[in-house]
Amino acid sequence: MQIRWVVIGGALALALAVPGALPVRAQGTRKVISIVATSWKFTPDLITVAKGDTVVIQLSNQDPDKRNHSFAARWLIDKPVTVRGQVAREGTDDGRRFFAVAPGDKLEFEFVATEAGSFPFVCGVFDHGARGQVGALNVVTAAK
Ligand SMILES: [Cu+2]
Repeated sequence: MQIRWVVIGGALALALAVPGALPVRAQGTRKVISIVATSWKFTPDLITVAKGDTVVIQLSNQDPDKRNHSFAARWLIDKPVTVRGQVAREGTDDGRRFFAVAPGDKLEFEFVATEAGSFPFVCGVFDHGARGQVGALNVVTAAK
């Protein structure tokens, strides 16, 4: 009996001392991705996450030319999304749901990557997309 408690105590102490020793949840991890918006690009413009991940996209407008920018995507329309921070405007335009951020501001939005695939996004402000302010979120199936 006493040995059993020592073993349990030892395992507990290990789990508390080494965060990596704690069991990892199977349904994906939380990925925080910072994207900087300038005229006219997203940095980075290619993002890769795993299916099942909770994705937090932090969009920071660091445009020295002081233009508004946004993150706009068709695939966001029906997705449950939590939005936080300095949101200049949000809504739906041209078939895309968008979150706009003013110069010097930062917003973030969170969602779960429920499907694998490549999901394009664009800056929905004026002609920014046509000027090359586009990107893609790649959701990969985790290796078994
Ligand atoms: Cu833009």
